[in-house]
Amino acid sequence: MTSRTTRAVVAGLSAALLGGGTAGAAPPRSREPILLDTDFQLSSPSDDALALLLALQSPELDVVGITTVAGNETVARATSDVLRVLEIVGRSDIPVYRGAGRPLAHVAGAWERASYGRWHADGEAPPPPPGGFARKKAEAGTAADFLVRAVRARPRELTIAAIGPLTNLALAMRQDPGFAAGVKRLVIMGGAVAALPDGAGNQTPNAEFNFWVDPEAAQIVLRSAAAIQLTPLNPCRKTNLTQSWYERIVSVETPVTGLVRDILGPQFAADARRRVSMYDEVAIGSLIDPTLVKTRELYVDVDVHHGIDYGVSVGGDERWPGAEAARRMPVQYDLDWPRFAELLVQRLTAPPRALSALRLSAGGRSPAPPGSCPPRSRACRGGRPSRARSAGRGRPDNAATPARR
Ligand SMILES: [Ca+2]
Repeated sequence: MTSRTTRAVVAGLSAALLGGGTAGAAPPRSREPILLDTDFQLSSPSDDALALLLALQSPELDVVGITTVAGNETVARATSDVLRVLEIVGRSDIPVYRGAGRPLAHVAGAWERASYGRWHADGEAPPPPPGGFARKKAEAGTAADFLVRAVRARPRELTIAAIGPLTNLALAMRQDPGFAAGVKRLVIMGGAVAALPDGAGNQTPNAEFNFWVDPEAAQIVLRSAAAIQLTPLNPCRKTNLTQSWYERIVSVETPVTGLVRDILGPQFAADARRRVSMYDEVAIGSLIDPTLVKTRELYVDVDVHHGIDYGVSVGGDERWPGAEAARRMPVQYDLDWPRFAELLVQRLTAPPRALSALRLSAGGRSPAPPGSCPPRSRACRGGRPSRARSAGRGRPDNAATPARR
């Protein structure tokens, strides 16, 4: 595809997203348009990457925009890594907007730096993703501006899947008081609810990573008028991806399974008995098939006091003193893991949806070939990054380092 054609496709899709598309540009009604807000990274923990692939490979969902935020890594790395993944799977038509590089108020102290290794927002220029940086850059403008614009253009039509710290969402809500009510639904991977089974935290004893990184943002979002569905740590603790599930996925060769091999292969190579936990994938899975999870309606709020419970989410059947502004929402507490794993295998091994998706959205124009690589890239073989390049990078999931999502 020529750069001119690429620009035409992107322009068409952006117009469709913002409500100005021409005939044939709108996605089919049966596919739910979603925006993904993510602290993306390709090295472990890579649940954002697997969640994105699951969404892209699912006919129920239509990923119409991605916003990045600092969390697992810097926002610069989140942005460059997600752009590269989109390039590998032939979905560079999806616009990516760079978001907040730091939380609203949470400043790193000695404990944050010591427990995390370094503060998530600190960092130098991001390392090149496997195969090198994507040719396409992030769109101009901020994530919050884009979110506000997109929701105003399609009120109560867009679902947002927020799978990182909630800084971008809080900024959008501050910017536009009508933003929260304009979102069709907002699924959030975040928090841990002690009133439900498996409700311990993973950053402090009771705080989950995404909420702990930006507690003030989490409180703003949870207290908003948005129709929230919460995926806390509780159901995620039912996940248990063993090597046999992994082998089923990578037994099929596509750019998507190649990425899965790059992400999970080194972990199983290091320990064949490893059991990989999943987090952001559960939030996406619950959008694809709500019957995979059990939910319970609770009032949920987040502690923003700088004490022992900073960033802790608390859920209860009724409001309680200090949580008068809490809102009631469906909270997931259990997951049908075998059925979820089957869904994951089925979707990730399906033929990549890039071609059909682009034909639907862009009037039949030819997309960039899936798995395209920068010219003369030694790290890129056969349409996907080499295993050697990424093997051993990052920290393994479920390792001794604190869990973060
Ligand atoms: Ca995440």
